[in-house]
Amino acid sequence: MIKDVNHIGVAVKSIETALPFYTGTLGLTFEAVENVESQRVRVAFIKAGNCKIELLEPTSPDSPVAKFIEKRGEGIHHVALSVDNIEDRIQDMIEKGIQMIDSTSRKGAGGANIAFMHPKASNGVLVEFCEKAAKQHDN
Ligand code: CMX
Repeated sequence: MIKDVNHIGVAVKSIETALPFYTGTLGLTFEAVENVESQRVRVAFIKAGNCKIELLEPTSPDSPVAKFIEKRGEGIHHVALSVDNIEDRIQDMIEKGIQMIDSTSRKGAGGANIAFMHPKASNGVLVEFCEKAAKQHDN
């Protein structure tokens, strides 16, 4: 099932430069910063009610986010929707003729399973399916 908006990804040149607007000016709460090597980005999560804002800073010139900033400048990069059973959701989209960038999920920030839909299939918006990582045992 597709549930709600998990986060909105915002492409920025520098997390350090962008963060004070969100935490200082807007007064939102910074949660964590993480390197997502597979995507060649460093991400910072900011809590905004039940949703999050994910600042995405490229860590390499061949990162998809570096290409995005070069072409379009900083700005909204993707919308991530929370889903259950991500592999079923991906298959469902493929059966409906939707062009998926990922035909199986991969690991994203926080250990979540993620998959992207091509923006051409969704009105020019890069949509991410995001399935939360299974909770770790504390012991
Ligand atoms: N939102 C909307 N449109 C986008 C886009 C985005 N984020 N990124 C690229 N596009 C558009 C481009 O403007 C271009 O449109 P036109 O053909 O009309 O000019 C088209 O898509 C092709 O773009 P491109 O610059 O030639 O780039 P590629 O085709 O090489 O790659 C994409 C585009 C979406 C397939 C690639 O960026 C991708 O695979 N993205 C998914 C992975 C990703 O973005 N990872 C970073 C975030 C990771 C995370 O959140 O953890």
